[in-house]
Amino acid sequence: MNGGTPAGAASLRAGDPSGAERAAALRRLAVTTLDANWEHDHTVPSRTLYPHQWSWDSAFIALGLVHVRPDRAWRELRTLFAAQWADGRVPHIVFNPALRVGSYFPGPEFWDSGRADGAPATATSGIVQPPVHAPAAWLVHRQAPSEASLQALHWLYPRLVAQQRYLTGRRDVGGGGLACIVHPWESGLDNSPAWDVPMAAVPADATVMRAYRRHDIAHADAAHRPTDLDYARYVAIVAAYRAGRYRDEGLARRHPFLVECPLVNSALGAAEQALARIATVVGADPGPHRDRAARITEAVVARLYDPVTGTFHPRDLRTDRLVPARTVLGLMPLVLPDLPARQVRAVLAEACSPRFGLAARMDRPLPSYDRTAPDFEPLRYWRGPSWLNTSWLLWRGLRTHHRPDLAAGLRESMFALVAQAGCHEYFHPDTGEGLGSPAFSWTASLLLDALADG
Ligand code: 2M8
Repeated sequence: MNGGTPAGAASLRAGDPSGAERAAALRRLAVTTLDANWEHDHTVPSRTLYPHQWSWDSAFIALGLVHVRPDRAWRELRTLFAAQWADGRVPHIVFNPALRVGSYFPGPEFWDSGRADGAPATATSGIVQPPVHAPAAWLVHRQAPSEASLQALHWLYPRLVAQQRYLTGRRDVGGGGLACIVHPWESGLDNSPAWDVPMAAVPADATVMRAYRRHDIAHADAAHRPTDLDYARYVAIVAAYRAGRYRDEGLARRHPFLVECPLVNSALGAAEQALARIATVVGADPGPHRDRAARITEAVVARLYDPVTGTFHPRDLRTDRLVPARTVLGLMPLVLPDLPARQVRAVLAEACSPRFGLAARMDRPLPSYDRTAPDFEPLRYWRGPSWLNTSWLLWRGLRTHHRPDLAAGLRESMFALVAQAGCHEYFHPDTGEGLGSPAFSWTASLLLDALADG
């Protein structure tokens, strides 16, 4: 079924229900959406656009499932980590073998993970996504502690540690203590303007896409998705990594896309903070995790903060320069609890500027890109539209840094979006119109989490 235009949202538009009624309707919609997207041992982000399991989606999904079905929250994380590679990487897609060839592009035959050393028996992609899983596991446990949650944490802890080791070890291509991404898909913000400069250096020709069938534009408006030229480059970068069987040795010499992303590295630091907490529960030493969190935070500031713009930017390792675009990625270091006061002030100023419009009473939702930029595109995926996951991360960061006023404004704007449009994948940043998949799992799950914090 399609949970996109729910009775709850329709009745919300028609009348002016009380806060409690609205919350109940939103909750019903979110639960219906998550139930419809549950697939035997994991949740699909969307039945149509993304019919397999995605890595960071599963972490966000667990954060919502815990409020209604804690057993499924743990199942979600266990299924994902069962597909972890021997080197510790957690693949960004775990393919469902029951689906027909062509259900998603690029599918398992394109990734060909079976030929890589240390890949699991299940077919997966060969790249990663932001490591938001340790904080998710910690919050899931804290929300519903039980014997089962303790067992799950014992099982997950060494796997989460291996994930961190992979990212801070093999992926420290720049040598500065941060993880580098080898594909824009690893950031989760696929076609963000943040990648325009490094992507322009990747040789590609849009006509190569004639050899493939894009699955996404059969289910979503092509004008709301990345372009064929973007896809030609996505495919070329995967092909380069796949040719080396997804090995990381020598990437600096041979790989066409190498970038340090503020979101990935803020998640990396926050993960060490969460692992310190998990360590105390599973009987491990939290000290090394705290030390690593401090080092990562320092490196994020030293390598990704620009004192001139007053925000964080990705660092392109091929030129060793920060990319100029001001995107929502620049606000993400607020999830780091030890971010120095100077950077906290700067990020808050950036978030509250007309570029992003954060306020205690927001008139429009948080965009994914600087609204004042000439190439701001309100309909195209990560180049302007508003997304619940980046809003939720900023919301957590605002609470961590003691700004309940701004956190409340952002939370309310998330509720307003879903109340008006349903559990869409993303939203028009001016009108709130729903875009992309109409029944999207992390919109539902993060909404549930924000609702629970009443
Ligand atoms: C989008 O990315 C996939 C590729 O991984 C795609 O466009 O096909 C992104 O929004 C990403 O952040 C998300 O995890 C994925 C599934 O929801 O979709």
